[in-house]
Amino acid sequence: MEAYLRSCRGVLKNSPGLHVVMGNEACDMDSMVSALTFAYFLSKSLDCKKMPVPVLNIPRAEFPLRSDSIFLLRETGLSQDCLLFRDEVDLHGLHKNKQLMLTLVDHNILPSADSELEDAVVEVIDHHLLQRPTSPSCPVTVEPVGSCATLVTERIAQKAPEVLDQQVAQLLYGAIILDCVNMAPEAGKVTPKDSQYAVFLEKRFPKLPQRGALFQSLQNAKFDVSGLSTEQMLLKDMKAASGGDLKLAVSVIYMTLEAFLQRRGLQQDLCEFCHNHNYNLVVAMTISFNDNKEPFRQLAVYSSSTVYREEVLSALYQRL
Ligand SMILES: [Mn+2]
Repeated sequence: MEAYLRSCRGVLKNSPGLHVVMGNEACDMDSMVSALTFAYFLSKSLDCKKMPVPVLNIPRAEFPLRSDSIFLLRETGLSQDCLLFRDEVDLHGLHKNKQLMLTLVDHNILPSADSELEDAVVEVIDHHLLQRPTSPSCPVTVEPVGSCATLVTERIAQKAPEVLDQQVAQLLYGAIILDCVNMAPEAGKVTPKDSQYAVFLEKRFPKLPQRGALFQSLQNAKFDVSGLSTEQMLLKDMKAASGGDLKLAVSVIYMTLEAFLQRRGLQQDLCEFCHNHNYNLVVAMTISFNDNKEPFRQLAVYSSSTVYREEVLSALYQRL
């Protein structure tokens, strides 16, 4: 796997066209793992004409914020240096020259800033709500399971089980365990298919880290926000949306709402964040855990515009 990942930079330089496999713009562990493993699987297929390369959908400078993904890569023995990031590949330029093929993992519709790339999409594998129209030229696999990595595991297990080695298995296993909250039914994420493929990986790779311990260390790494600035926290797990003049950032904040609101200079930081990243509304979704390790979520809304603030609040209250 490492040799393959290392070769991708060469493909980028030397190949006239590019087949990119890319996850969503939050670039969480599921997106990273799905992109790396699905691209690797495609590269081993006999009818693979263009070598596919995984691209992580954030600038390289933001990767240090993905502490859980960094932990999993290190535990798996893969170096961050061999990863390719969004700011290292000119997708729009390639597409203008008709040199891009795009496979989407862990999302099925491109954000508006990338909507031009839509004609380049050749395949989709995802576990979110299906939002794209079907097209005969683009096979779509969308199923509401806990983790996209489950669907990638299923595809590899069915089509090319020999592609699974200890490293590939460990990446997939880590993403499934984390997204399905340690396969705990009470968290409401895990489905029978996620459990089926977690057990499949455990049986085939008895040397995988023990499930509970792996989950706890990934969760600890993900929730370790000590030392992050407010801007870094907002960027750590963020999705953007826009419509008309509205530019919205939705960020998952890994602490209690109270702790977040008590951060010194928060209002100023939020104001600067909006200004620097061109958003006019921020929704912070906090997640924390009570003594019984049950997740607890709260919402905060920030905007310097009273109109946006009130619109969002009334929309949220209508759903209560
Ligand atoms: Mn996902």
